[in-house]
Amino acid sequence: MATIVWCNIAIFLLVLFFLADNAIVVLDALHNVPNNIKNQPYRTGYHFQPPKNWMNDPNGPMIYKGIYHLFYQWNQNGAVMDVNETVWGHATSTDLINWITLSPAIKPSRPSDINGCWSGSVTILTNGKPVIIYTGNDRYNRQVQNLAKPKNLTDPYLRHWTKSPENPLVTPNAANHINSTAFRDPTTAWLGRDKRWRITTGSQEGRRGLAILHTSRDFVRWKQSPKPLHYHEGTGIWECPDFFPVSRTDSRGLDTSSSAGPMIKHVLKVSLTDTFRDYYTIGTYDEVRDVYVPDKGFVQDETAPRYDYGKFYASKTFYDSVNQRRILWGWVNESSPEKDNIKKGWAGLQAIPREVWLDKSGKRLVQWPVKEIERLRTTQVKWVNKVLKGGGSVIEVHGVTASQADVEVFFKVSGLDLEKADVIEPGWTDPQLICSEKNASFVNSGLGPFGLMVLASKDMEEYTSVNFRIFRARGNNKEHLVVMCSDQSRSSLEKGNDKTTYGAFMDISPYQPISLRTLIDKSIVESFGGKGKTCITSRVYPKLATGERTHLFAFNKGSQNVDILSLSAWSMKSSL
Ligand code: DQQ
Repeated sequence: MATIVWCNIAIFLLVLFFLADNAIVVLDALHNVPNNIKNQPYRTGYHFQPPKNWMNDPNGPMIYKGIYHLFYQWNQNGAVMDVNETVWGHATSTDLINWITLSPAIKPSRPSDINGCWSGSVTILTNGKPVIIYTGNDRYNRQVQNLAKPKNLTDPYLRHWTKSPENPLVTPNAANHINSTAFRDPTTAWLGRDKRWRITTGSQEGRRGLAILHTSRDFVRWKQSPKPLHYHEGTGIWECPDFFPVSRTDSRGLDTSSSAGPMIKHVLKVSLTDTFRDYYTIGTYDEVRDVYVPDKGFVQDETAPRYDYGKFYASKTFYDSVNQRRILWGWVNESSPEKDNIKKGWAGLQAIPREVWLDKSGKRLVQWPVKEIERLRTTQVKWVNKVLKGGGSVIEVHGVTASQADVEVFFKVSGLDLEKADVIEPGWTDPQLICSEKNASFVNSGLGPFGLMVLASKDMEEYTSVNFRIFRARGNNKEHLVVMCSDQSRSSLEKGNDKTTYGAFMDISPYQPISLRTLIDKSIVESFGGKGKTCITSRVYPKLATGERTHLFAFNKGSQNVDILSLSAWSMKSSL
């Protein structure tokens, strides 16, 4: 009897301990965001942000025991970047949308990371245990690769991490010709058929960008491969490489260690500091030679396609084994001057996590916000078959909270006649220039611009225009080109913000409906054109169009009518 009583007391204490421990997690989340930040007009409602201060790259995303983890480069002490102070911020979620922020997982503390714990990845080992490999900026300011393991694997939040006593595991010593200030951001490891793990790390030799390859049997002793996984001249350093398989036949994701084969392609993404953009190529991973070869037409430089033609950097994917999907995270920096960020007390967002898969054409990736985001949708406004008359029509979308909304619209140019389209000159090869210099939002051209004006003030003194234009080649009424633009030039009456207009060529037919999904959240506009084939993210800080004074319009400034086949707009709740 006494044993039973003691057992019950023990169980009770354990439950209490568990609840108390988890209550701390919840309290952390609710109390961490200071009041003066919570109600700011540009503080987002449903994008991931730490409670305060500077955030950059997403690190080591994963799912473990049904809980999603996101780590991120965080300066705990201020709203500006300080690479020597950078820690791995940590947050967890059960749905990728509502996040609980925890204490940092890794902080500078050892000679091998004392000058900053930089980007890296998580690998789930064959025994199901997660491990982190991250770059440490060591006491000599050399970039080295370190290992950390969870302290307590029964804690689904994995709150505490232990650094390996063997750190650093990989050093850039002279013998291996690795530049010690350009050797960072190891990928998730993949397991080869030879039972050796492989990681690839970003580097640079002169102006040549490299993805250096290391192999290991035990995850502790790593050996540099004679050849890099891939390299290309003239790009500068490859930051945050990401390397993963995609199926040629299926939009479901694949585990990073899936064996290469005829039905599998591989993606190599690199982040180029020169342009501050992420570029990916699609190609073949030759498991025997241990090299990656991009497909014909792809070059691993700034001519390669981008995940996002706006602000989106240092991105990283992970395989969600529960839902069999590959999910992409990307850092979205501010467009405001540093002094404004300091005043706000924070800087940097993560884009809404996106499912990513290979398009049927095999020539590009497709991205779509994870379906969980739809749980935040509330009031819906729906239009069907509305005509946006040629010659300049603007129709307001009433009935949604325009500062925090999810909008999906299908446009179709009525009786499309390419003769009416503006001619694209041979020299117009830069879509961003077409969108800005051609003043895409304002001109009355033939086919477009048409699209949405978001985060707009009532009288349109301010707005961000996400739009499409259809061009034709000179002397050719068959060859068409669709351009997607996100024009920030009138996004705010405030001066000093970067209002660069972004643009991208689209690989779609203008004879089919042209779709646009836009996630609007106070100071971020994430747009997915052509069902996710082309994405553009921008940051804007309207002065007038904030809170309830924000409006949403559909418009057509082209001379031809454009039909809205359907438009759905939802108000969005805030996430945790
Ligand atoms: N950010 C990290 C580096 C990485 C860079 C430092 C990319 O590891 O190369 O915060 O934004």
